[in-house]
Parts: sequence; C-alpha cells; structure tokens
Amino acid sequence: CSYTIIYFMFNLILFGPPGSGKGTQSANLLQKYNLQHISTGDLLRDEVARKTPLGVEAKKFMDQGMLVPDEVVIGMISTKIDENPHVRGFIFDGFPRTKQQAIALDKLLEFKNTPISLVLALEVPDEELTKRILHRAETSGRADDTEEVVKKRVEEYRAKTEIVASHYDAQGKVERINGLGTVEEIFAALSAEIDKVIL
Ligand code: B4P
Repeated sequence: CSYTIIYFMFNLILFGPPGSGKGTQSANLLQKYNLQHISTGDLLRDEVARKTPLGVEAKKFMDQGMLVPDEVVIGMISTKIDENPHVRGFIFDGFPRTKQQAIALDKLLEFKNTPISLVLALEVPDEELTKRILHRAETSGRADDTEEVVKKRVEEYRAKTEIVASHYDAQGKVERINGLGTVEEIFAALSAEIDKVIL
C-alpha cells in the first residue's frame, strides 16, 4: 500500500470493543502512516508468554475477560513511550480502556507536548463481535477467545471502557466509524479521517 508522510507529531487512539478490528486495522495503518504501534493486548500477551511476574499477574485477569489493573498497564505504556523518543507518533491500540488510563495518557503526552490528535472509534454490534472472536478462536490459541470469556470482555467494555469515548468527546477528538464491512472498506474510512487531520 502507498505510504503517507506525516510532517508533525500525530498520536492516534484506535478505540472499540473487543473484536472490533483494532488490531487488524492498526497493522495496516501503521504501515501507511509510519507510526509506532502500541497494543496493550500484545504487550500483555508477550509478558504472559515470557512468564514474567507482570505476565503471571496479568494472566489471572485476562483469562477471565477482566481488565488488567490500571497501574500495571499505565506503567507498561509509560515505558514503551520512553523507549521510542524519535517517532512521528503512536497508534494506541486497546489503550486507554478506563477513564483513569485516559487521564494518565493525557498527562504522559502533555509532558512531551504531543497530545492525542484523533480518536477513531469502531462501532460493531455485540453479535458480530462474538462471531468474529469465536471464528478467531479456531486458530488463535488465545485462552480468552471462548464464548463465556468474550461475554465478560464485552461487559467490561460497556461498564468501564465506553466512557473513554466521552472523555475524548469533551476534547472534540472522536470520530465514529462503522466497523461493519470488509477490512478494506473500514481501512479506507479510517484513512479518510486521518487524512482530514494531517493533509
Ligand atoms: P486486546 O488484545 O486489545 O484484544 P481484542 O480487544 O480482542 O482485540 P481487537 O479489537 O484488536 O480485535 P481484532 O482486530 O484482533 O485485549 C485482550 C485482553 O488484554 C483484554 O481482555 C484485557 O484483559 C487485556 N488488556 C488489553 N489492554 C488493556 C488495557 N488497556 N487495560 C486493561 N486490560 C487490558 O479482531 C478480532 C477478530 O475479528 C480477528 O479474528 C479479525 O480477523 C476479525 N476481523 C477484524 N476485522 C474484521 C472485519 N471487518 N470483518 C470480519 N472480521 C474481522
């Protein structure tokens, strides 16, 4: 795919319920816009696979479809931002997932004088989320891709994460995107919103 150069710091949050396509779309967007990807899900799964103390603790929550405690996730993000001082910007995928995480992220970025530029929120109905994740379960090997755990993950999203969109609505930064359609159609819709901000 073609490559778009961004000339100023650009920080994007890709937001949406579990299975809405955040991971899928991030992979395409970071190539197109040359941004650094930060996925808390990926970072946590890496800690779990390496059986670090953080991973052992996080696994207890993840296997039940619950959010990992804020202080663990915020610490991880802070380290990751510090490890990448020279990037054009970040795609935050699956973070922030609580209001506390959003407040912490704003503070971390304020310190660097590079606030969130845009929040793209993927909207997908619950039945479709379950269908996609159970389809992924056939090959993912993820302990949290079962029907019971997916139900809990969606509940956690509605109870604790949805509110993050209001936090950024108050800053006028949220664009809602229909997350139903082909991966290419959704990628085009997301790119169009980014281009409005950067071009
Ligand atoms: P994540 O790794 O963020 O998991 P996810 O929500 O399932 O991923 P995503 O929305 O990216 O779905 P994907 O693109 O893969 O989190 C896992 C767990 O980690 C959480 O439950 C929590 O315990 C913990 N965690 C992570 N971040 C945290 C935080 N900040 N705070 C606390 N805890 C945290 O898409 C799913 C499937 O749909 C794929 O199979 C894909 O191929 C398919 N798909 C994508 N787009 C499609 C389309 N357009 N049509 C059809 N299928 C599509």
